[in-house]
Amino acid sequence: LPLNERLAYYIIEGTKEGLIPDLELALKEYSNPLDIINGPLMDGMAEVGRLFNDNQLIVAEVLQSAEAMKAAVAFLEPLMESGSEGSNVKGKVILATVKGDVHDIGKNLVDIILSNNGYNVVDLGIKVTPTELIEAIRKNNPDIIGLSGLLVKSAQQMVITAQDLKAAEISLPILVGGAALSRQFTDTKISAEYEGLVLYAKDAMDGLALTNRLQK
Ligand code: B1M
Repeated sequence: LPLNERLAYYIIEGTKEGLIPDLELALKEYSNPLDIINGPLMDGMAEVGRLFNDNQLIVAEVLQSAEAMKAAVAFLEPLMESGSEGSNVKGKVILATVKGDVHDIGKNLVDIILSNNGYNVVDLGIKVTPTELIEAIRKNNPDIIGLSGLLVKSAQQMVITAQDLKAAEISLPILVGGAALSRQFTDTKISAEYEGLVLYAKDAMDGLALTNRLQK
């Protein structure tokens, strides 16, 4: 198989055997490690999603795929370019996958990209309830709140989270992302329940661009 297809294959098969040597090869072809993630590795993940949807994969197999993806990201992370702004901290972002949702690969990617570009990121992890989020905001005093969620019910959970933040008199900008969300849902459903800005990011790089714009 050509290199790109092999890289996607590791994710689809959920195997790490041969993954690192092939990532090393890929680093010679791609100028930026992030392009390897956004390209062949994400292609593999999209195929995993499709196969899972068609009942051709079970959860245990998807978990193996997630492990392979995490191993690839962990290998590439130290090689990613950090922002040109040097070591000045540009702002603090609190990150969480919303209540009821365990998907964290996208969130972790956002963490890596923001951290590598001068942001201080406080990652609260997965299944974060609005109460836990509000407590952490009070404790950490961030500039921006980042919420991730991949399930359809997580999009609804973001609406609830926005309502709870508003009730707690928090109006910091919120950045939202994840497969089940859209810009339209963000603008019509989440924003409507919140005092502050709510911005939809289609991927982690978009998340960085929006965060940079907010912190200007
Ligand atoms: Co799950 N899962 N899963 N799963 N899983 C999906 C999301 C699903 C679409 C698969 C499918 O059916 N086709 C489906 C959701 C259906 C729905 O609600 N419409 C689904 C399901 C049903 C489930 C379970 C319910 C399965 C079950 O138990 N029967 C269960 C849910 C458990 C729970 O959350 N309570 C479940 C479990 C799992 C695993 C644990 C096995 C594993 C997750 C492991 C982990 O994350 N640690 C898993 C996986 C791997 C997936 C798929 C295959 C891949 C997700 C992924 O990691 N993608 C997924 C199908 C798919 O998306 N194709 C699927 C790679 C990642 C980099 O992309 O997270 O989208 P993503 O992040 C992107 C953007 O969305 C964006 O940036 C990233 C790219 O740069 N982004 C942000 C994300 N968050 C952001 C935040 C930002 C900015 C951008 O700012 C704050």
